[in-house]
Amino acid sequence: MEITRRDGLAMLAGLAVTGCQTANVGTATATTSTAAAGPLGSRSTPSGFVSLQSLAAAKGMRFGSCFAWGEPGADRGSFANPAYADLLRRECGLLVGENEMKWQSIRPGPTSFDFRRFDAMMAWADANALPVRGHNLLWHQPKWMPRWEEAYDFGARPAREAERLLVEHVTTVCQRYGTRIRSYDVVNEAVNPADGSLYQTALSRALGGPEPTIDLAFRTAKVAAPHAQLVYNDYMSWEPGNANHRAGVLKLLEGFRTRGVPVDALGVQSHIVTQGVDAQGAVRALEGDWRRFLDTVTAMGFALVITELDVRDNGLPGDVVARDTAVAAYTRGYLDVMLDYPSVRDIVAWGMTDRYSWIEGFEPRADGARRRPCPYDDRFAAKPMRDAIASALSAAPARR
Ligand code: 9MR
Repeated sequence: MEITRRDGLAMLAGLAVTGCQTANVGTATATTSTAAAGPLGSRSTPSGFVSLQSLAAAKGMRFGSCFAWGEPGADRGSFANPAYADLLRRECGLLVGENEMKWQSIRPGPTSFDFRRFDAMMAWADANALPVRGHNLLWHQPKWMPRWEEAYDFGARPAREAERLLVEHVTTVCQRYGTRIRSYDVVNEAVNPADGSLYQTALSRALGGPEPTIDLAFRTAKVAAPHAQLVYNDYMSWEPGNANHRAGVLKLLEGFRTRGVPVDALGVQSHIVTQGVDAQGAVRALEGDWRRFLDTVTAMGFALVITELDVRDNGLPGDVVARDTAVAAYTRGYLDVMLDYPSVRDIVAWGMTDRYSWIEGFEPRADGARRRPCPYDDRFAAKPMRDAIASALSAAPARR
């Protein structure tokens, strides 16, 4: 992987330790990090600070995060929030729109597109020389498609109309962003984790089934964005209870190869879940089956992308230090396994700070304590998880 000028400068800046200031951003033990106490929105970083992106770039990888739309002044994980924007610029070399490329965001109706939010995010990313991954061109579940799509009248020739709609959607998005987007989650979460079957949507029913629909999304993306890495993205993970999900994903991937569908990589979302305080024990217990899964995927010629890393702190005490320590150890164990696969070049966190993480709303802790799923806490101070990512990157073999 090419190390960009931006990475090179960041690395030099990171390595130029002047010794007059303690590097506390990115140091887990810091209680008063500059990120927390400093002027939010400032671009300054303490000397000695080496960003996650710089550590990744040194190994031929990239580190990044999702970011979101937000009105100026809104307290969100947005580029318009100076504190969050500062964190993205400081740590990341890759961004992903959390929601703003989804059909629900850009397709208010069957004949209209609304790119205002995503365009603004792209403009900010461009202005900061930050590449963006596309997420996603088709979230293949009825509950994540726009309401109008599930109620749509596909007319007398439903297959033809469904095809037209999907091709128009994928082509319009890909052509709009051209070579500015070089990796797409073309299809997201098509596999039902309960039994490994493929979901149906109104679109796929009209088009003749989930496989032809998913295949068409990839084939269209290949034509509309021939330069881009095309990814199937899903949340099958290594924790217990994921066997059917993994089997369903393998079946889908095998089908891609049999049918000659242009899919380059599996997006391993990596919404991982701690299994109690003994992280090393959990890693030992989970690693074997997980490696068998990854080995099967990579043997079929798919690359791997870590697309949505965060940690659900389950089975852990409320105590923040104990929890953060266990989350960090689990993250490190997981990343060590993942980074052992040379095709993993991109690691994307699903948010940089606990403050804006989706997990709090999705599954709050039973004890009422706030979730701590991200590398920085809700006051923008680095957590042990941030150091775990840094040390995993430092220990990873360099990519060629
Ligand atoms: O984090 C996202 C949250 O803000 C949205 O409400 C939700 C529905 O659009 O999607 C979340 O992101 C999901 C991602 O798009 C796909 N993988 C699972 C993520 C977490 O639910």
